[in-house]
Amino acid sequence: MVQPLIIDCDPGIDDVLALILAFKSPEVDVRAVTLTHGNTTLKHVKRNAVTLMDVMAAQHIEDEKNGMKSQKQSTVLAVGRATPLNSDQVFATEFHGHDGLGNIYEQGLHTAPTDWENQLLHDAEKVGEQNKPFQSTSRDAADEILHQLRVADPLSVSILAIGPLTNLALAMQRDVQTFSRAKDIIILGGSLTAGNITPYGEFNFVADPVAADLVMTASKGFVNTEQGAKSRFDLLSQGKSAPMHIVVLPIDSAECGAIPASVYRKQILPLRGSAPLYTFINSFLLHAFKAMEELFKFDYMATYDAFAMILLLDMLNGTLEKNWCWKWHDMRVETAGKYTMGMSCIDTRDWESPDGSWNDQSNVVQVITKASGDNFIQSFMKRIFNVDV
Ligand SMILES: [Ca+2]
Repeated sequence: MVQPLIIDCDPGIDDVLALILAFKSPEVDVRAVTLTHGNTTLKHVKRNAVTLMDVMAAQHIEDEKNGMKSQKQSTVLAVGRATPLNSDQVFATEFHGHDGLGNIYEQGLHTAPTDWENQLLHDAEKVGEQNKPFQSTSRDAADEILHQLRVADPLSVSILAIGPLTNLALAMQRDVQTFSRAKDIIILGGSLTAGNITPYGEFNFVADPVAADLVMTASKGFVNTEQGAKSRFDLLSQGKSAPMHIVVLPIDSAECGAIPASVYRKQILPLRGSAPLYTFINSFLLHAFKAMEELFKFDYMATYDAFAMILLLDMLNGTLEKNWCWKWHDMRVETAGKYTMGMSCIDTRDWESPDGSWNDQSNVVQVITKASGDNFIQSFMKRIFNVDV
């Protein structure tokens, strides 16, 4: 079965790589991409998303011309909220550039479709709906998430959340029962040790701590057994909300999901340089390697969001135990700390009773504690570039 998927994101360099990975993976059907503020402003995020869909469409035409198997995307692009629920706005433009992709547009490295803003409008007459590389909608991101969950079978749609969790929290606030129809939510966020934007805070959680803390509570009462799954179906069929399966990939566990600059330059740069997707990836990835070198003296780039997509693929392909370690934790997110705003707080005391049940006030979150860097780079290079490393 092909897994229906919603990707909530703030593209962003590694978001774009995660999206490409998803579009190139036959295991998933990306039904909707929902956009949030985050790495940069919502306006830039929107431009990057439309540009990516345009590139994917151009690549599809090129692949068909060359007789290659290629899937045309019919993904919905929905625009979310421009600000966090109740906290100061932060961006990550120091690394991602003002435009979210290393300032590729102003440097003339890539161009966005001239009518990109109109393409997002839901008005077939004006913008030629038939020819667009994606479907637009009048629903905002939170309503689109709820719509996708409502029209699909219960517990059939996965959500990959790789930006601040504003849209997910809004969907949960608007209709918690429909929100809980998601099969699972895979979140890139938090950290087990140090943060990356503050001493304790990881970017996605700091960018909307109130939303992140709320979403974690959707896991209350989750039991990872067949009986637990049956009870979720029963609750949903009675019109009640069900405990949700939430998986969190913290950044320190994801740090090994990195692209070495040397591997990219040696094995990828010489390939098919003029194909639309390669040209696009080169335009921002070469900037990213340079930024990593200048900012941190690193000769690699960690691509957390893309690694979260690999995690989802391993969950689907039965290779989770082979490539990942995890622990179930009561995870919460600090919403009021003077020094710790956005910190992911884990209760390391053992609240699990001998029969495996939890205190009914605990969040029950599957937290990834260890991952395989080899698995990342091999899957990433093979799926996107068809290259073995
Ligand atoms: Ca992101």
